[in-house]
Amino acid sequence: MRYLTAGESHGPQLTLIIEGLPSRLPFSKEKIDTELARRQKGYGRGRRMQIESDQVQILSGIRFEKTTGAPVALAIENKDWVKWVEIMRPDTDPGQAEKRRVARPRPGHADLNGAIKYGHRDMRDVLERSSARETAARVAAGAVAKQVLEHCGIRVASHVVRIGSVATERIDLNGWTAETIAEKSEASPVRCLDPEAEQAMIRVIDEAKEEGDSLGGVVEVVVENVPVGLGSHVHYDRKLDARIAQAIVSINAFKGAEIGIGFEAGERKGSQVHDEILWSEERGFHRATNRLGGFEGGMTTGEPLVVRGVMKPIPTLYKPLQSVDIDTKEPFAASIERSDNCAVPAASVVAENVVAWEVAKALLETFSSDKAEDLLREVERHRNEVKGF
Ligand code: EPS
Repeated sequence: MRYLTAGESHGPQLTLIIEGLPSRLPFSKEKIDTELARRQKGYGRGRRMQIESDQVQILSGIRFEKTTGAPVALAIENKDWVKWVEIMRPDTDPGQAEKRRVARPRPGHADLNGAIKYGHRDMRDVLERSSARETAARVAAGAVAKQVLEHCGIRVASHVVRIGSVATERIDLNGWTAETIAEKSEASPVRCLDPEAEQAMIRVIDEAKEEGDSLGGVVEVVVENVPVGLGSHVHYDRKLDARIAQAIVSINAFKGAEIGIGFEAGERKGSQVHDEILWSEERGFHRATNRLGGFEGGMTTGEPLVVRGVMKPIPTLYKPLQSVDIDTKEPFAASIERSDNCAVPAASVVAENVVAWEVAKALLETFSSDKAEDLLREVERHRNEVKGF
């Protein structure tokens, strides 16, 4: 299974093509729209989100609310486009485009590197595509992947564990399920499970906003009921934990990923890191703890997957940083017109969906099936086999 996205932040739409879905998979447009709406929420987002109300348009690959097995093409309209037609249309008048030409690269963005690499004197040709607007298409891809996972009883949830200086304690997954994490985080404006930390997060977002500054944070994704043995130990690009890390770090503004206790493993002794193996009639093989976040040797262990990602503060600041104009080579300190000042809660929904994509892709590699019924039958056969191992 693979996908491609196309589209600019202020162009007419985002376009997504997904290939490799099994046929006859129940397919819900509402579920995709729900994910898109979740991505748009969250305390700290800017005015652009009041303009957009993302909904997906299905263009191919679906009939009778099921996949046909053909490529699925989806589109998400940019409502802001109407204000940008003259600037962004393919046959725009150079005089018009000049009005919104970007010659001042913003520190922390793709502007300058992209302009040098692609030879653009108008950095709009870089920033339009590097914008996190594209994550709407990635969430739509994840929302389709979630329908593959759901078909096989696999659930995904996410929550925010840090915003700026405010962090929550690591949760003990014995007390939580993907369902309760989803429910509780959904009810919080910062997608935080701890009400005290939630209030403190809101306070630091407000403080940063007042100072014209932005805040990053850390999000956690949990995937439950994953079959044993997705991914592989045999080659670098088949290790599922590595592919998930790549997917996480590819989200705009993400700078790192952790699996399980992650970087903390470097501080602990081996006996405090590795998860002891147990066996019972009822559960078959399982682990006493889940510090390794559901992975050993690049393969799933059957324990919940626990993945964290760190997002840097959004680099578009009301409080300007110094940069240099590419025409005049003069330094400047420009302020901006509009920005999110914290997008960590929205990014947690993005992280959830990019992880869902990687898990669904790995599932379809292990249980390659033309039809959704075959996929489920194979997954169930495998689960029974694992129990009797
Ligand atoms: C973004 C800048 C802002 C965000 C945008 C991502 O857009 P604008 O420049 O139009 O104000 O609102 O995010 C989205 C549009 C979205 O759907 O998430 C950026 O520079 O990355």
